[in-house]
Amino acid sequence: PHERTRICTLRKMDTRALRNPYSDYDGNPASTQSLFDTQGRLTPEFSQRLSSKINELMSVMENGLGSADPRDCTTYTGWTGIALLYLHLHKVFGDSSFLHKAYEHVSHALQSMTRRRDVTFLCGDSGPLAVAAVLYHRLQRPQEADDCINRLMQYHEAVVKGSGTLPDELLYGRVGFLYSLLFINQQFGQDKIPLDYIQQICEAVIVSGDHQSRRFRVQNQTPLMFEWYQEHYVGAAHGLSGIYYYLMQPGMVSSVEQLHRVVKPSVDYVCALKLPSGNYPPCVGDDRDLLVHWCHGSPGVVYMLLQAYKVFGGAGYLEAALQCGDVVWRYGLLKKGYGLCHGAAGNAYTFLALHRHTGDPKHLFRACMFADWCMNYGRHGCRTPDTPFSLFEGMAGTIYFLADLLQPMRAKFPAFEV
Ligand code: GSH
Repeated sequence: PHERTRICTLRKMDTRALRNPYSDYDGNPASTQSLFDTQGRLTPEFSQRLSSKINELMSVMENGLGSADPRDCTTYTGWTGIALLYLHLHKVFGDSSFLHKAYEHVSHALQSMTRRRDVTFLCGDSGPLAVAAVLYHRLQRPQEADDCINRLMQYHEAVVKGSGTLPDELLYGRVGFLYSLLFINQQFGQDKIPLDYIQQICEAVIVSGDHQSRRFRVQNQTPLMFEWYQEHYVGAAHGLSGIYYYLMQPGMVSSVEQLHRVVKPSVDYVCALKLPSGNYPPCVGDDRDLLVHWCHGSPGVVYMLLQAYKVFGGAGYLEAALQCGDVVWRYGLLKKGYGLCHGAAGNAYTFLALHRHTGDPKHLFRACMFADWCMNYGRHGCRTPDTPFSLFEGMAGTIYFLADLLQPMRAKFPAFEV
């Protein structure tokens, strides 16, 4: 009976993915020669192929954006996401026209903010403000950069104190605001936002998680628990693994003792939710092995596992992360398309993270194969996303990934990885 369930669950994931047509890395350096050298540097031929596909998709995207919602300011589906793509292209290609395009799009976003309804980088007002601050900084307009940061920091107190209704997750909650502060510090290359403001948010997240663990009477299983819309989500976007990824970043939790006493057992609780396939459920108590997305499942949980391995050590975390890679390789070419949140590009970042952590060429090879799939954009009969050109659902995200692959060791999942 156990075997039968296992087969059924594997079939479920199959319903969401197209068969992976590529042969896996065979350990033979000859099979990667046309893609990258022994140092993991892409060959001029493969780089050229990526770059010309980026150009081609950029003009499709720019055309398509003509019919995008003019009032969507968000990073997830709106204009800040497009600005972030241009900022990224500026970093990769160094062409200053990308910076001006980014500025144009974020200015547009600043005109239609959610007016404090949402506070996060991905779905709220801190995204446009943080990206605008960085662009003003790059354009050497320090006064305007500081104005944006001051406006952003007006949300800080509400995020820390929070009403009981403010969640903690990435898309709508506290760590989604936290990301904006980390983004600013990283892009400015200095602690523009002092560390204690950042730690105050982490402390508020821990207080909230401790409270919820007691409220749901799971404190014997996990010191922290988080809820979003009456569910205990597990994935990177709405769930536990996304929150713990941030709590494990250097300096976030001020005491090492607290990190070991509170965060580590909470991470271990997520590890124990692993399904027989190596994937993770969307919610605690929902064992459907169906979703292999960055937002739900192994392609998002992998970042928590790799960070846990880095911080706590323990081969178990690394093994589980490698298993995420195998799940994504097998089930990651999604019928939903080529996007970041629930598509092939977002899934491919799993391999880039594994490659960066292990140096094993197998993962870079897999990322290149997923890029090949993405370069055949639109030829697999996949679904067209609701916002076809946006950063998180659509083509902008695919372009972001292809550009990141040009410098694989520097690649980071946008609006999430730090
Ligand atoms: N609106 C999205 C698009 O057009 O790309 C599709 C919605 C979607 O895929 N949502 C993700 C999901 O996991 C979460 S962000 N949905 C549930 C499912 O696929 O069963």
